[in-house]
Amino acid sequence: MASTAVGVGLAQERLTRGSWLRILHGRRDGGWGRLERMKPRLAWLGLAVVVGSGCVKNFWPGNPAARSANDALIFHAPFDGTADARKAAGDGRIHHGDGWESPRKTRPGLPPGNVVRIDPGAGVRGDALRFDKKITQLVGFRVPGNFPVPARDGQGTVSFWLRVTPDEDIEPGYSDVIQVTSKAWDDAAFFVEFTKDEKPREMRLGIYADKRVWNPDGRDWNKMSLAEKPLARVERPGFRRDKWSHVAFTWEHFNTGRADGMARLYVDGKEAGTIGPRVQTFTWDADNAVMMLGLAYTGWMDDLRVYNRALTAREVGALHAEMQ
Ligand SMILES: [Ca+2]
Repeated sequence: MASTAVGVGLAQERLTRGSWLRILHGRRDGGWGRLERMKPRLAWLGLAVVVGSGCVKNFWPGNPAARSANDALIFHAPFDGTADARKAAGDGRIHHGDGWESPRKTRPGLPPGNVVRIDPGAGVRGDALRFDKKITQLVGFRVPGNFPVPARDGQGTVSFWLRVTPDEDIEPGYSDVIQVTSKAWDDAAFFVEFTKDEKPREMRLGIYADKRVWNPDGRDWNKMSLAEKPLARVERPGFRRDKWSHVAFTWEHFNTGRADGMARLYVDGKEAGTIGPRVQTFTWDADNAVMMLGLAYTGWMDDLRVYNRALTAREVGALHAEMQ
């Protein structure tokens, strides 16, 4: 039995090798004519392999959460080779301006001086955006088309990665890694900040509705209790400059006129805090709104993404996992 099996195996091998030899060296088996006739079939085979591999990559059933999130992606700046966005429905160019306050006049490009720059190979993938030191200039992207302007029952998601040891790298004072508004930090604004007084510094998500809505009596913010403020706190974020940390926040049911607006903060794919339910009425002049980055920040940022709906906890988890 064994010798028969070996014999059959050898015959199969000869047949296989012979077939390939005939394909590779068509001249031996009747000239180039046969090979020439096979070219269209080989071309179709090659095309099928290329298309097929793309399909497997895009439609691999193992990660449906990441796939469904991608359908909602409207803005993506991977900071690879350029600070400009790779995907943007609006102006994808990075902009800079003289200051963070309204009105926000900006010009395309990073600020002069090379203190905010692309750091080759430093990213969670590829390159990263590096803030060498605290600056007071504005760096960011114009909002129209790139960020879901809060509309009736509005929602959305922002995701990015940070590499920083906040207590050592960031100068004293508040530092907003991101702040998105057309008005001011406490008037229809989204932000993620590191605090100035706590040790270790806390990371907070702040989502402030129109000031007349969340603070109709004009009370002194400094005299309010923390519980009254629209903040989600992470008391010990544990961020370090030698590892990348993922931050994402979602919001939904904004501009309903009801106290049902919810926001969620995620760190490394896990929910870390919530804001709400509250009345989240946002009124923006979108043309004056900017997605500002690295306000008084020193450290790295990578892979900034914006989605036009609130991703689920599972989708945020997948987003974190796929970049690890
Ligand atoms: Ca990158």
